[in-house]
Amino acid sequence: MATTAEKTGEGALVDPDFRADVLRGLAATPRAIPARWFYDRRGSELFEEITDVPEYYPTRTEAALLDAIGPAVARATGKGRAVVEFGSGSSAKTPRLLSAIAPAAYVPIDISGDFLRDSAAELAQAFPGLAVHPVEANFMAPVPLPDAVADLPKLGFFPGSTIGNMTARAAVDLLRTMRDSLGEGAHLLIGIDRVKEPAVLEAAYDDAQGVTAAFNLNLLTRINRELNGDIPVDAFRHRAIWNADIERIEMHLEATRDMRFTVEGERFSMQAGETIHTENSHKYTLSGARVLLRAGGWTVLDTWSDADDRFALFLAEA
Ligand code: AVI
Repeated sequence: MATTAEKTGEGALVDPDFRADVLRGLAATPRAIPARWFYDRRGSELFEEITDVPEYYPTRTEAALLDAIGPAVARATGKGRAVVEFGSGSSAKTPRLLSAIAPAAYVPIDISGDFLRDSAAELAQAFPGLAVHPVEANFMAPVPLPDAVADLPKLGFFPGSTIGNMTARAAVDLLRTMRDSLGEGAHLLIGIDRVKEPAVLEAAYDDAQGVTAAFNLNLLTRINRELNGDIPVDAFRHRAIWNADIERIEMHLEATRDMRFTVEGERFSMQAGETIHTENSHKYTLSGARVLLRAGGWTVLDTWSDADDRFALFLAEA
């Protein structure tokens, strides 16, 4: 019997964690649902589309930086290492790093086995001679690495400013966990989005084509489909707000009229203007990022940023 999912009458799978987070989050004050639930199949496709919209600068800025700094990372971390990527997903940025530093092994870690196997197979084909050891795991907890890389020096890779989707406290815990997973003497290459003018940030999270809006609203569609809900999706609008005090972009879903709906048989009501908080994307100054890394047990060896001071990559040592 499956322990992480229950069968519903229609044979669809209900993830009990999703159910619990949504029911708790809709009843809470203020209402909030964790951002991890954005990523069903459609949500993952929409996120890929976001990375291509003109206003969303992080992906292309980081990619260009990676191309530029690859040789410096190779020099700093030495030969014969194993690159360990946390939350590899579709591994879009990995080929850039692998070409630059030619590691002995690559260990992608991801919670989604399907994604992981597909992208691992693609990379193994693109880099003949590279030993690829995929690990299906939640990297928020310590991950035992495959025996095959036990004796190799490790370079952790955590691109995309995913760390920004956590509170600073959770980010510190994760950095410590990564240090435990990688072991003594490891290096970490991490991408972190920088604090900048609010207009640039708000446009990046509310693009003119409405792709980010569709990504946010898809959460409601997912709830309706997977949790037997009747939320009037059309009566919500996407909001992206810069919270200057906490230095983060907040995404919300705002009710445009008073409404009632049910999810999993539970009744909810919202008034016009009320929101469901769906994501935080924390931004860091260079010094703030160094403090964060230090608190997580990492010493920064090198920092690189683009000419417009938008995005930074940090190479740190355990
Ligand atoms: C995955 N994560 C780093 C993205 C971000 O920028 O916080 C998620 C995202 N949300 C809206 N646009 C992109």
